[in-house]
Amino acid sequence: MHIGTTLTNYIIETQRGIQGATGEFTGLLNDISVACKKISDLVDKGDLVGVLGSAGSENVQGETQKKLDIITNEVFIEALGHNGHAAGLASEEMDEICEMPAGAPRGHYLVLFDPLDGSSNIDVNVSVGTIFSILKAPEGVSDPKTEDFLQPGTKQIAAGYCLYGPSTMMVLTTGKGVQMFTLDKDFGEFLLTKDSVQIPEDTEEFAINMSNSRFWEAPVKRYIDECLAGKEGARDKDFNMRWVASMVAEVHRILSRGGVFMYPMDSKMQAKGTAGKLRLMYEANPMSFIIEQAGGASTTGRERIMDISPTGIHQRVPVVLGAKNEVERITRYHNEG
Ligand code: AHM
Ligand code: MG
Repeated sequence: MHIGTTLTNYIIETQRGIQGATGEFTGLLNDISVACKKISDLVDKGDLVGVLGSAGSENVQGETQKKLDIITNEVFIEALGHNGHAAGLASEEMDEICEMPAGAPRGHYLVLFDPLDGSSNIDVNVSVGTIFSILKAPEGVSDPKTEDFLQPGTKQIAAGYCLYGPSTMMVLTTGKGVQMFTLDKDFGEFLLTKDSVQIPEDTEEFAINMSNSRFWEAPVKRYIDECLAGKEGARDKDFNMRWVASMVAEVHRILSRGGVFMYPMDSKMQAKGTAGKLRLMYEANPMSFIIEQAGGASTTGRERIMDISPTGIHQRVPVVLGAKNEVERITRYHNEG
């Protein structure tokens, strides 16, 4: 009987032959997959186990926390904090970097995560996801501080997301292309279902929250107006639009059938003193790594996201990612003013 390639086996195989590999990275990804399986189970059961609804609290970014935001954050810390694979953790749901459990062994990796992205969708039974970014702790640092996490996206060792949709899927890059694994819930393993995922350079589908259009900058308005006008305007094709309001679902659609996704800078956010809605360290960077590894591109509209030198764990950035030619066009519109 053919079982297929499990996520753990896939990682073991890709680490084989790498000089100095100790098994710590394999162990770390295994911890992440355990956390995601637990979250998948909670999301599946939903109202049956009383995890839906608001927790009545706010996170550091002033957003109302869902019960599941808090529970999934605890799941991640529990799964990653005790096994000696992570040196430090940082989460969307925590103001400061996470204090590691007292007495727990420390590894060499830093993990930044959004345990439940798109959580406004959870109560209406629409897809949500977990996003994670893995960095190396600076040489000789066993008790990392915030500044040790502030590395540009180009330093990521691996990045991934887990999508809790009709199927639960883990999508991963370790810098050698993008692989997709589907959770077989009967025997509890993620199995490799797509290797070397590639995004077509061109697309006829865009994703943006149109309700913000009056707040956009001119280059974004120009691009979207051209998409809407289609063949009757400057383009030689008509466009379709999608907006799930779950970045994980949005990126997964782009990896599966192409497209371009934007959460650009807008005047509403500028007035609040932030550069965008999405967070650089645990949303934009990991998704950019995945998108670039699949042959796509990812910019703020002005610069490559993974080149940004971060200034804070919860820093926000504008995001334009997906089909290479469309991202280049949007970036050109920004550079033209
Ligand atoms: P969250 O981390 O608080 O869930 O916010 C991030 C989400 C993304 O998944 C999604 O792309 C975006 O927010 C949707 O924003 P909006 O509700 O403004 O359309
Ligand atoms: Mg998020």
